[in-house]
Amino acid sequence: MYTLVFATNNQHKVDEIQSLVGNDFKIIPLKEAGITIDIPEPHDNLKDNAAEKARTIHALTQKNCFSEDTGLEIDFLKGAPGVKSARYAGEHRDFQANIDKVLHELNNTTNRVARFRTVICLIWENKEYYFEGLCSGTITTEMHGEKGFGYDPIFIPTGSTKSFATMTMEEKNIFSHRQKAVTQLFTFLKGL
Ligand code: ITT
Repeated sequence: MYTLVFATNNQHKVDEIQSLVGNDFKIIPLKEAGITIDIPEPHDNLKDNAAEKARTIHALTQKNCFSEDTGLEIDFLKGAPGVKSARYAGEHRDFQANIDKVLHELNNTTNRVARFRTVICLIWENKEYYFEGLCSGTITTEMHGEKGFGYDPIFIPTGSTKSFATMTMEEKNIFSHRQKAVTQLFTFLKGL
Protein backbone atom coordinates (compact mmCIF):
# COMPACT_ATOMS: atom_id res chain seq x y z
CA MET A 1 0.00 0.00 0.00
CA TYR A 2 1.27 3.48 -0.91
CA THR A 3 1.06 6.30 1.63
CA LEU A 4 0.49 9.91 0.66
CA VAL A 5 0.39 12.95 2.91
CA PHE A 6 -2.53 15.25 2.06
CA ALA A 7 -1.47 18.88 2.59
CA THR A 8 -4.70 20.31 3.95
CA ASN A 9 -6.21 21.55 7.18
CA ASN A 10 -9.74 21.01 5.86
CA GLN A 11 -11.22 17.82 7.36
CA HIS A 12 -14.19 17.91 4.93
CA LYS A 13 -11.77 17.54 2.02
CA VAL A 14 -10.03 14.66 3.77
CA ASP A 15 -13.35 12.86 4.33
CA GLU A 16 -14.46 13.40 0.70
CA ILE A 17 -11.20 12.12 -0.74
CA GLN A 18 -10.94 9.22 1.70
CA SER A 19 -14.40 8.10 0.58
CA LEU A 20 -13.12 7.96 -3.03
CA VAL A 21 -9.88 6.11 -2.48
CA GLY A 22 -9.63 2.34 -2.46
CA ASN A 23 -7.32 0.22 -0.31
CA ASP A 24 -4.28 0.78 -2.52
CA PHE A 25 -3.51 4.17 -0.97
CA LYS A 26 -3.41 5.43 2.58
CA ILE A 27 -4.10 9.15 2.85
CA ILE A 28 -2.42 10.82 5.82
CA PRO A 29 -3.98 14.15 6.76
CA LEU A 30 -1.70 16.82 8.25
CA LYS A 31 -3.17 16.36 11.71
CA GLU A 32 -2.24 12.67 11.63
CA ALA A 33 1.24 13.58 10.36
CA GLY A 34 1.62 15.83 13.43
CA ILE A 35 1.78 19.04 11.36
CA THR A 36 -0.24 21.99 12.63
CA ILE A 37 0.99 24.92 10.54
CA ASP A 38 -1.35 27.23 8.64
CA ILE A 39 -0.23 26.61 5.05
CA PRO A 40 0.28 29.78 3.00
CA GLU A 41 -1.95 30.54 -0.02
CA PRO A 42 -0.36 33.82 -1.23
CA HIS A 43 -0.88 33.55 -5.00
CA ASP A 44 -3.54 34.88 -7.36
CA ASN A 45 -4.23 31.52 -9.00
CA LEU A 46 -5.20 28.03 -7.82
CA LYS A 47 -2.26 26.24 -9.40
CA ASP A 48 0.42 28.30 -7.64
CA ASN A 49 -1.40 28.02 -4.31
CA ALA A 50 -1.69 24.25 -4.69
CA ALA A 51 2.04 24.11 -5.50
CA GLU A 52 2.90 26.28 -2.49
CA LYS A 53 0.94 24.00 -0.15
CA ALA A 54 2.45 20.78 -1.52
CA ARG A 55 6.01 22.18 -1.56
CA THR A 56 5.67 23.46 2.01
CA ILE A 57 4.59 20.04 3.27
CA HIS A 58 7.10 18.16 1.14
CA ALA A 59 9.91 20.30 2.56
CA LEU A 60 8.72 19.50 6.09
CA THR A 61 8.11 15.76 5.67
CA GLN A 62 10.26 14.69 2.68
CA LYS A 63 7.34 12.38 1.89
CA ASN A 64 5.22 11.93 -1.24
CA CYS A 65 2.32 14.31 -0.83
CA PHE A 66 -0.44 16.20 -2.59
CA SER A 67 -2.46 19.34 -2.00
CA GLU A 68 -5.49 20.83 -3.64
CA ASP A 69 -6.83 24.35 -4.02
CA THR A 70 -10.43 24.98 -4.96
CA GLY A 71 -12.32 28.09 -6.01
CA LEU A 72 -15.93 28.95 -6.84
CA GLU A 73 -16.07 31.01 -10.05
CA ILE A 74 -19.26 33.01 -10.62
CA ASP A 75 -19.79 34.42 -14.11
CA PHE A 76 -21.76 37.51 -13.01
CA LEU A 77 -18.91 38.35 -10.58
CA LYS A 78 -16.30 37.95 -13.35
CA GLY A 79 -14.90 34.78 -11.80
CA ALA A 80 -14.99 35.88 -8.14
CA PRO A 81 -14.65 34.68 -5.43
CA GLY A 82 -12.27 32.32 -7.29
CA VAL A 83 -8.91 32.00 -5.60
CA LYS A 84 -10.25 34.09 -2.69
CA SER A 85 -13.12 31.68 -1.95
CA ALA A 86 -12.04 30.84 1.61
CA ARG A 87 -11.63 34.47 2.66
CA TYR A 88 -14.22 36.22 0.44
CA ALA A 89 -15.91 38.02 3.33
CA GLY A 90 -12.73 38.51 5.37
CA GLU A 91 -9.68 36.88 6.90
CA HIS A 92 -11.77 35.00 9.49
CA ARG A 93 -12.75 32.41 6.81
CA ASP A 94 -16.43 32.30 7.75
CA PHE A 95 -18.55 30.00 5.48
CA GLN A 96 -21.81 31.78 6.38
CA ALA A 97 -20.41 35.28 5.83
CA ASN A 98 -19.00 34.19 2.45
CA ILE A 99 -22.40 32.81 1.39
CA ASP A 100 -24.20 35.96 2.56
CA LYS A 101 -21.82 38.11 0.52
CA VAL A 102 -22.34 36.05 -2.66
CA LEU A 103 -26.14 36.02 -2.30
CA HIS A 104 -26.14 39.76 -1.72
CA GLU A 105 -24.00 40.41 -4.79
CA LEU A 106 -26.26 38.23 -6.97
CA ASN A 107 -29.43 39.74 -5.53
CA ASN A 108 -30.53 41.53 -8.70
CA THR A 109 -29.46 39.13 -11.40
CA THR A 110 -30.81 36.01 -13.07
CA ASN A 111 -27.34 35.12 -14.38
CA ARG A 112 -26.38 32.58 -11.72
CA VAL A 113 -23.96 30.44 -13.72
CA ALA A 114 -20.97 29.26 -11.71
CA ARG A 115 -18.44 26.48 -11.42
CA PHE A 116 -16.12 24.95 -8.87
CA ARG A 117 -12.56 24.42 -10.03
CA THR A 118 -10.08 22.18 -8.21
CA VAL A 119 -6.36 22.00 -8.93
CA ILE A 120 -4.30 19.24 -7.35
CA CYS A 121 -0.52 19.35 -7.03
CA LEU A 122 1.14 15.97 -6.46
CA ILE A 123 4.78 15.68 -5.43
CA TRP A 124 5.79 12.10 -6.17
CA GLU A 125 9.42 10.97 -5.93
CA ASN A 126 10.45 14.67 -5.98
CA LYS A 127 8.58 15.48 -9.24
CA GLU A 128 5.50 17.71 -9.50
CA TYR A 129 2.30 16.76 -11.33
CA TYR A 130 -0.98 18.70 -11.73
CA PHE A 131 -4.61 17.60 -12.14
CA GLU A 132 -7.76 19.70 -12.57
CA GLY A 133 -11.47 19.06 -12.02
CA LEU A 134 -14.45 21.25 -12.91
CA CYS A 135 -18.07 21.16 -11.81
CA SER A 136 -20.55 23.49 -13.55
CA GLY A 137 -23.77 24.60 -11.94
CA THR A 138 -25.85 27.49 -10.65
CA ILE A 139 -26.09 29.59 -7.50
CA THR A 140 -29.43 29.38 -5.70
CA THR A 141 -31.30 32.40 -4.32
CA GLU A 142 -31.35 30.98 -0.80
CA MET A 143 -29.59 28.31 1.23
CA HIS A 144 -30.62 24.64 0.96
CA GLY A 145 -29.30 21.86 3.21
CA GLU A 146 -26.79 21.52 5.99
CA LYS A 147 -24.36 18.87 4.78
CA GLY A 148 -20.94 19.49 3.25
CA PHE A 149 -19.07 22.76 3.74
CA GLY A 150 -18.24 26.12 2.21
CA TYR A 151 -20.62 27.17 -0.56
CA ASP A 152 -22.40 23.78 -0.73
CA PRO A 153 -25.79 25.17 0.49
CA ILE A 154 -26.03 27.57 -2.49
CA PHE A 155 -24.60 25.46 -5.33
CA ILE A 156 -26.65 23.13 -7.57
CA PRO A 157 -24.49 21.10 -9.97
CA THR A 158 -25.62 20.76 -13.59
CA GLY A 159 -27.56 17.50 -13.95
CA SER A 160 -29.17 17.71 -10.49
CA THR A 161 -31.97 19.70 -8.88
CA LYS A 162 -30.41 19.44 -5.42
CA SER A 163 -27.80 21.62 -3.75
CA PHE A 164 -24.54 19.95 -2.70
CA ALA A 165 -25.51 20.55 0.94
CA THR A 166 -28.60 18.32 0.60
CA MET A 167 -26.57 15.44 -0.87
CA THR A 168 -24.76 12.59 0.87
CA MET A 169 -21.01 12.56 0.29
CA GLU A 170 -21.48 9.73 -2.22
CA GLU A 171 -24.05 11.79 -4.20
CA LYS A 172 -21.80 14.88 -4.16
CA ASN A 173 -18.92 12.74 -5.40
CA ILE A 174 -20.89 11.85 -8.56
CA PHE A 175 -20.71 15.49 -9.66
CA SER A 176 -17.90 17.12 -7.79
CA HIS A 177 -14.86 19.02 -9.05
CA ARG A 178 -12.77 17.38 -6.32
CA GLN A 179 -13.85 13.89 -7.35
CA LYS A 180 -12.86 14.58 -10.98
CA ALA A 181 -9.39 15.86 -10.04
CA VAL A 182 -8.85 13.09 -7.48
CA THR A 183 -9.89 10.39 -9.97
CA GLN A 184 -7.21 11.65 -12.38
CA LEU A 185 -4.66 11.70 -9.57
CA PHE A 186 -5.30 8.09 -8.55
CA THR A 187 -5.57 6.85 -12.14
CA PHE A 188 -2.12 8.38 -12.67
CA LEU A 189 -0.70 6.80 -9.51
CA LYS A 190 -2.12 3.38 -10.31
CA GLY A 191 -0.49 3.58 -13.75
CA LEU A 192 3.03 4.16 -12.35
P1 ITT B 1 -6.78 23.92 2.67
O1 ITT B 1 -6.18 25.09 1.97
O2 ITT B 1 -6.18 23.66 4.03
O3 ITT B 1 -6.81 22.68 1.82
P2 ITT B 1 -9.22 25.52 2.56
O4 ITT B 1 -10.52 25.41 3.26
O5 ITT B 1 -8.41 26.77 2.68
O6 ITT B 1 -8.33 24.23 2.96
P3 ITT B 1 -9.35 25.99 -0.32
O7 ITT B 1 -8.50 27.17 -0.18
O8 ITT B 1 -9.04 24.99 -1.37
O9 ITT B 1 -9.48 25.18 1.07
O10 ITT B 1 -10.88 26.32 -0.55
C1 ITT B 1 -11.36 27.60 -0.59
C2 ITT B 1 -12.78 27.65 -0.14
O11 ITT B 1 -13.61 27.24 -1.22
C3 ITT B 1 -13.18 26.76 1.03
O12 ITT B 1 -12.87 27.34 2.26
C4 ITT B 1 -14.68 26.68 0.81
O13 ITT B 1 -15.32 27.84 1.28
C5 ITT B 1 -14.78 26.65 -0.72
N1 ITT B 1 -14.86 25.27 -1.20
C6 ITT B 1 -13.86 24.46 -1.59
N2 ITT B 1 -14.32 23.27 -1.97
C7 ITT B 1 -15.67 23.32 -1.80
C8 ITT B 1 -16.72 22.40 -1.99
O14 ITT B 1 -16.49 21.16 -2.43
N3 ITT B 1 -17.96 22.78 -1.71
C9 ITT B 1 -18.22 24.02 -1.28
N4 ITT B 1 -17.29 24.95 -1.05
C10 ITT B 1 -16.02 24.60 -1.31
